Amino acid sequence: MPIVGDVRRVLTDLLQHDAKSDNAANSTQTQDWLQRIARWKVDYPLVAPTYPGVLSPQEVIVEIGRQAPQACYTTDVGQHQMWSAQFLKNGPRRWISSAGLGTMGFGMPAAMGAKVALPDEQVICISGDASFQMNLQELGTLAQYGIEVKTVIINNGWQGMVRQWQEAFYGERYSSSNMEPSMPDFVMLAQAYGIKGMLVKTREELAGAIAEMLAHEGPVLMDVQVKRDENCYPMVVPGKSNAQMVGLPKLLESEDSQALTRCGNCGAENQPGNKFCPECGTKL
Ligand SMILES: Cc1ncc(C[n+]2csc(CCOP(=O)(O)OP(=O)(O)O)c2C)c(N)n1
Ligand SMILES: [Mg+2]
Repeated sequence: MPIVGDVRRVLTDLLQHDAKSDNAANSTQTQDWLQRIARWKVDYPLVAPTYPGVLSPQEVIVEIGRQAPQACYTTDVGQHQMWSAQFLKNGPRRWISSAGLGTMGFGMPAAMGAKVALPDEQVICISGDASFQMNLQELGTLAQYGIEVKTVIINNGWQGMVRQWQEAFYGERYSSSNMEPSMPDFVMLAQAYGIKGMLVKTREELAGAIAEMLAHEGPVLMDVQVKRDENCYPMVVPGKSNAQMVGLPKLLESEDSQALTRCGNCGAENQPGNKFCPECGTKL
């Protein structure tokens, strides 16, 4: 049943209605769900991988988040966006991303707006080497108005999200996703606009460079070169539902894994507790 109306009024009315009804959310009703989430966090901990001789994208994001936990973050679109969502722990109202709308080029202009609105706070844009190039002319706006946005390019030399799909679902036939042959020198690009540019390639220089970037009075563009072929999980296979995401370690031997059931209609695997099959919608 559609509800058409001003979202603010509709949601307020819904909440008031919910508070009066027997189904009103209460701690006993959410207890099971919260416990389940807590267990998932134990079963599938987020760990930033490290590799010899090369930075992982995840460890770069972890280090930025460690040094600037209160910052307001924006992102562009792709793997760096998902890793930022996973590894930054920066709290509510500090996260601006186009999310599933997937707007490459969104990150730096969004950061500019955030910085103008929050002039006393640190604003950091985490971007990708391809996304950044969609709106790089905005460096001119940063320079012209002296807007102190810090932009970090997680530079894997690919449209990483596209490369991952071409690897996984198109038999490694890479098409138009390799950015390396035409990669600009981002430091020189920043300098061309009169902005501080920085290049980071090693673990040894990472923490110091981030501290220098955060301390700099003025906009900074930092190019961090990372492992080229890191994949980002979980991911949803084309045509499948979110409940069938891949890339998580196998469910541990637990009540959950033993209780996996198959949908009588389409045969899809289902988690215990599902009321409807995520694949075909059949009531279970
Ligand atoms: C304007 C626009 N064009 C195309 C896409 C499709 N798309 C999603 S992610 C991506 C690649 C992003 O590459 P990069 O910014 O380097 O991020 P990475 O995945 O490497 O972290 C593309 C082309 C999009 N989301 N937005
Ligand atoms: Mg990239």
